[in-house]
Amino acid sequence: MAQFNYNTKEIIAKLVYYGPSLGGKTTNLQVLHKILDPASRGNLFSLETEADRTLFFDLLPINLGIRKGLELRLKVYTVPGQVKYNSTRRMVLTGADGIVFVADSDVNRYNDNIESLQNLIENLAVNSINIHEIPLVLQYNKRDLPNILSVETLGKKLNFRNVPSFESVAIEGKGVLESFIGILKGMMTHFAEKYHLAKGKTEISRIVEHMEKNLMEHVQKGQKIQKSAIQP
Ligand SMILES: Nc1nc2c(ncn2[C@@H]2O[C@H](COP(=O)(O)OP(=O)(O)OP(=O)(O)O)[C@@H](O)[C@H]2O)c(=O)[nH]1
Ligand SMILES: [Mg+2]
Repeated sequence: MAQFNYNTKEIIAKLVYYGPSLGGKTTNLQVLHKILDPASRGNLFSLETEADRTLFFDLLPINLGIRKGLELRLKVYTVPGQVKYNSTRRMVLTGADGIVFVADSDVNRYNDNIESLQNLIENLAVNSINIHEIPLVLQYNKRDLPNILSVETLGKKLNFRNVPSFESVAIEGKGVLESFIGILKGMMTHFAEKYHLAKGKTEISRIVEHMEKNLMEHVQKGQKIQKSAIQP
């Protein structure tokens, strides 16, 4: 569960990327790490098998100014998608404040997506987190593959809460930032209500807009740094 430090005006929160193995969760964190200005994020910690599959989890710390005197310190995790690592997935979900469910659009992964969502629901319940309440977005990844499930089919099976959903090609960096902004909006709205950071819906929207603006500034700074690094 998120903590709000009233003295330092910091919200400390946890976001988890969940989904079937090889769906693209680690790739999402790699992209975020790459595009964000180093001042807004820490190092990406990953523990992988020899075949580059997550063995334990990945962790990327991201700090975002929300408005003057209010910071969000986010720890972004991925779970290992392989079925055999369920106890690790449960552990990573402890205290989660938001979920990005990364589905694999490949037609052959239809059942794996459904099983992974069932598994998420069970593991949240074990952690006393209500799947109907936690901020959640869906990401339909690997839209570049030749044989993919339609967004409608994926939505019908996976989007039982009618939450925001995003198409992505994470290896090309497409849709990654959009999904991240989507879950941040959901989480910040939740925190603003929970910690009484704003009066009414209009002020909450203003906080969320401000946060998005700050994030985009970090992305632009990250681009400038990358450009200057590749120039001779
Ligand atoms: N074609 C395609 N491949 C992708 C895409 N996103 C990720 N991949 C590839 O899919 C493979 C698995 O990606 P990962 O990010 O490691 O998947 P994961 O969900 O972290 O997998 P686990 O750690 O086993 O749970 C890698 O070879 C990626 O390069 C995509 O959008 N399209
Ligand atoms: Mg992984």
